Parts: sequence; C-alpha cells; structure tokens
Amino acid sequence: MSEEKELSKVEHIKANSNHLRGTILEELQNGNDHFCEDNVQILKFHGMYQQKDRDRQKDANGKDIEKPYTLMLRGRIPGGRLSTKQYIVWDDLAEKYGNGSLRLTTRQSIQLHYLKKENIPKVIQEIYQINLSSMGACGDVVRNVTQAINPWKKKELSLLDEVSSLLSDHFKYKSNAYIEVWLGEEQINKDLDDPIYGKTYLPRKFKIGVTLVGYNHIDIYTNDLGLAATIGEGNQIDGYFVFAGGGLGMTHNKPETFPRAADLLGWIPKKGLIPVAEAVVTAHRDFGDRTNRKHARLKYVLAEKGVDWFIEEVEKRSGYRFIPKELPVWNTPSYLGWLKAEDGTWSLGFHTLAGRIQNTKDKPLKKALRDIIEKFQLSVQITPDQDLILMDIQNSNKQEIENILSSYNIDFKSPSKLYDRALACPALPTCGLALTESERFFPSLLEQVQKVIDKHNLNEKAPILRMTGCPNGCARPYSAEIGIVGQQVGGKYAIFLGGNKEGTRVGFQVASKVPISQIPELLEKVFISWKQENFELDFGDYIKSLPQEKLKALFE
Ligand code: SRM
Ligand code: SF4
Repeated sequence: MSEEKELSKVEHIKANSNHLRGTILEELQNGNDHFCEDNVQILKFHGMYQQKDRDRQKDANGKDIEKPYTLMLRGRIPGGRLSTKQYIVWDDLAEKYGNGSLRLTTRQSIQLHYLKKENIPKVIQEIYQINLSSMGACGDVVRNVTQAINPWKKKELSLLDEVSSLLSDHFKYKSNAYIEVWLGEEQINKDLDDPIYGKTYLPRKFKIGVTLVGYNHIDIYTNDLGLAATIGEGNQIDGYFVFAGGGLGMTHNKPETFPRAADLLGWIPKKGLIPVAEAVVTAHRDFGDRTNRKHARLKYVLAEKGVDWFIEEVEKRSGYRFIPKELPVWNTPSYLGWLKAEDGTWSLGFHTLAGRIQNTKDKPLKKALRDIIEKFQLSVQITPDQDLILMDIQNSNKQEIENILSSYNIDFKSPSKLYDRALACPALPTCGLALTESERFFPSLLEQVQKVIDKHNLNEKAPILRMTGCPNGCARPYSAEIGIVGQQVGGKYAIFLGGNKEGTRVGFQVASKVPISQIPELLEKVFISWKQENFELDFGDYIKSLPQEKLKALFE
C-alpha cells in the first residue's frame, strides 16, 4: 500500500480543500439545510460543527421524527477577554439566530448552538464587526489560546494579554478562505501554502495556554503547549517555562489512547517565545501521525519518541536552548465573588453551572447578566472553568448590581465548594459524540454528591469533580480529583480518580460502567475511607497515596 493511501480521510479532504474553501460558498446557495461531509470537515476550520438535535421525538405512529440539521459556532476569543460591546453582540446573536442560550467553554470561548445554515454569514459578519471571529476555533490548527484570568487586574498578569493575542494572531492560518466565504471578499491567495501549516495543516487540533508562574487556572498540563511567564527586571516578562505534550482525549478499551499531562521542557528567555512555539507546532506538523486521527495529537509524539528527543528537536528548530530552572509551585486562588482590583475598581467572579447562560422561567440569567454588563459598561473575562468575571465595577455600583441580581432571583455565588470548580461538557442533545448525558444531568449528580459530602462533613475539602458524556475529555475530567466519564449508551460511566487541586497530573480509571444513580454511593465508600485514614491530604492526593490492592477493594 502506498503511503498516500494510508493517510486518514480528513488528510485528503484538507489537501483537496483549496486551502479551506471547499465548496462551502456553492453549498451556501443550494437551499439545503446542511453541508456535505467534506465541507463539514472544512467548516471546523471556520469554527463550526454541523449537528443534529439528538433528543428523540416520535410521530403519531411511533416513528422517529427526522430533525433538521443545525450548526454550532465557536468564537476565537484569546484569553476569553470581551469588551461590553463584544459581550452584548454575542448575547444578541444567541437570541436572533440561536436557541437563546450562550455556552461558555472550558477554553474561555463562547459557543452558539442551533444556528441555521442560511444565517451563518450574518452571524459571522456581526462577529467580525466587533473585531472577533470564529476562524480556527476548531479544526487542525492552533485553537483558542487560553490565558490566566485576572480579576485582580494585577500588572504582571495583564502582561499576558499581549502574549495570548500575539500567539493567537501568529498561528491564525493565512488562507483568505474565511473572509472570502463569509464576508464576500474576492479570492486572492488561492494557491499559497500556509507558511506555518503547509498544505494539509496539522495532523490534529493544537492547544496553547499561557499563564504566569504560580497560577494554574488554565490547567496548563492539559495543553499541547503551555507557557508560564516569569517576571524579571522592570516588572516585565523575562522568559517562559515551556510545557508540551499534554492532552486528554482517549477511547474506552483502547489502551494505546490515553490522557497525558504535559512535560516541562525547560525555561527560555522572552525573545524565544515565537521561535519556540513555532518549533513545537511544526514538530507536531511533521511528526504527528496523519494515518490515525485517534493517535495524531502531539502527546503521542512525546510519549513515543521521548521527551529528550523532543527537547532536542525543538532546540534544533528554534535555535534556543532550554535552560533548567526550578519551577515555582502552582496555585489557583479563587476568583469567585467580589474581589478588589489593583486600580480600585471591583470584579465579580460570577459562578455559572457548566457555562450555560440562558433564561429560564424562574431565573432569567442571560437577561440579568446582559442588563448589568450593559448598564455599567463592564468588560468581562470568561474563565477556563466556564465562569464569567465581570470587571470595572465602581464601589458605588456594587450594591445596585446585587439588587438587580436578587430582583431576578439570581445568585452569583457558587452553592458550595463542590460546585466552585465543577465542570461538565455539553454532551446530549447537541454533541454528536456523546455516549451519555453530562451537562443536563450535572445539577442532579452534584446535588446527590453534595448530600454525601454534607453527611460526612467534608465540605471544607470538597474535591474537584468534572463530568463528560464521552472519553474525549472536554470538561477535563482526567485532571480533576474525580472524573465521571460517559462510557456506554444507557447512562453508564467510567470513574477516574487521582488528579489534584494544582492540576499537575492526570488521574486513572477505578471503575467501569457505573450507572449514574450508583455514583454517589460508590464515592461515599471512598470518602469514608479518606476521612478515617488521612483527611490531612486532599482527596486526589489521598487516592494517589493508596496501594493498588486497597483501591481495588474499595471499588469491589
Ligand atoms: Fe472538546 C470534540 C465541546 C474543550 C477534547 N468538543 C468536541 C465537540 C466539537 C464534538 C465533536 O467533535 O463533534 C464538542 C461540541 C459539543 C457541543 O455540542 O457543543 C466539544 N470541547 C467542547 C467544549 C465546548 C466543552 C465545554 O464544556 O466547554 C470545549 C470548547 C473549548 C473551546 O472553546 O475551544 C471543549 N475538548 C475540550 C477540551 C478541554 C480543553 O481543551 O481545555 C478537551 C481535552 C483536552 C484535549 O484537547 O486533549 C477536548 N473535544 C475533545 C476531543 C478529543 C481530542 C483527542 O485528542 O482525542 C474531541 C473529539 C475530537 O476532536 O475528535 C472533542
Ligand atoms: Fe461531546 Fe464527549 Fe466533548 Fe462531551 S466530552 S462535549 S460528549 S465530545
């Protein structure tokens, strides 16, 4: 078999896409409610997924009703930073073209669901007018760059604004396809290969997160490339610790796929930022497995060729040598609630469960947030934990904001420590890959687990719990202390334990095919043992300290 034949199907689609144009423009005119399969792959590079509402409905004869196709669109929003105007436009778009809900993501972006094909150009044009886009928010390129949150408006943390924007711009693909297709520009660079990505882009998605040493709100170890800035003379960034090879997606019963925490490659001086980042990205481009998409992420290159090999390769490509330095310890100070910023204003860390911002009959959350953001002209930052930080609040307006929220019956606080950092992915009904429920069942699961926590008085050390509807890991369950991972249709979940509060490692599977109703009692057994044996430790560290046989016994 020739090498060409062994490439995965998507590689051929990319190669034949005329640099991400495909036949999207033609298909926009054909009156169908959906795009063909090849264009569906290319649309990801434009920030969109074609979906179908997976909630089953039957007609009078008991037959499944065929649901229309819809599209999900994801923003490119480096660091999740939005001005008042930008937030308002996203809020409007959800109302005008979506199903009225905004979904904050685990990479500080926003997703709109239930968009109709014919409305996509209008949606993108409105986003483009506020200097944002959905370009490269999905697809085999560098995705939305995440950045440490900064409700405190600390000077050192705000230096990262420039870094995340620089990386985001540097790794934007250069094809003009996006503006031609959606904004009606004339076709220009038709035949040029991308200077970084070449003709077939990367073998798979690529994720970059930037932070300052010590702050790990971005879950740095789960990124393909993580950069932790250090501060030197004049309170300016003088360099970065560089991490590579993190990633979480896996497939059940395929041990050759696995979640992996990134390795620390070393420290580089500030001016090495772009050359080193480009070396890591192009090493993925050249060594990633293009024959099997389940084995194509950068993490497998590091796992198989070794970290030392990778360090040498990046040094050779970039011309920079990694300097060994001691990494400061990680922390994730809470941003929830009222925080005083360094410029004298206030920030409000607003807890949203699983990032869903919508109006319900008794809680018009979307309206309340919009009213406040608009009235007080607030800027916002979306957090990697699917929350929203409202910023630039004057002391004199704090009470009024609280009054507005309570008039809408809305609490900005997280109900308890268990909820503070709990995450869930969207899963059903929109996600085409979901095996089980996640976001929709999350409130009731948390409620049940909270009862166990209360019963044993564990509140002050409540573990980080995250849930997904399949093993792809979108809500980062493997880096949590408890990961509940959809495994089988019919509501069966795998349980992972052993991640830690600092997010520096991934956990391991301890149970399989557990019905959702049994999860709280299963956890209760382990909680009791933790409380009795070593409550000094955090839950994840306690699990990690247990011998295999003991763990096994707890789950028998
Ligand atoms: Fe994800 C695919 C949602 C963060 C790993 N992810 C998907 C898709 C697009 C399903 C699909 O391919 O058809 C989901 C859309 C569902 C829907 O209806 O909205 C989806 N992923 C999400 C979001 C919205 C989850 C959330 O709760 O916020 C996050 C959007 C982030 C963003 O703004 O860019 C999201 N996805 C992640 C993360 C977490 C992170 O990056 O911090 C991961 C794990 C880290 C990693 O990449 O390894 C993640 N998503 C995946 C994978 C597994 C990739 C792999 O290496 O195997 C898939 C499946 C795929 O790519 O084939 C996937
Ligand atoms: Fe869909 Fe799986 Fe990601 Fe959840 S983890 S959004 S079910 S791909």
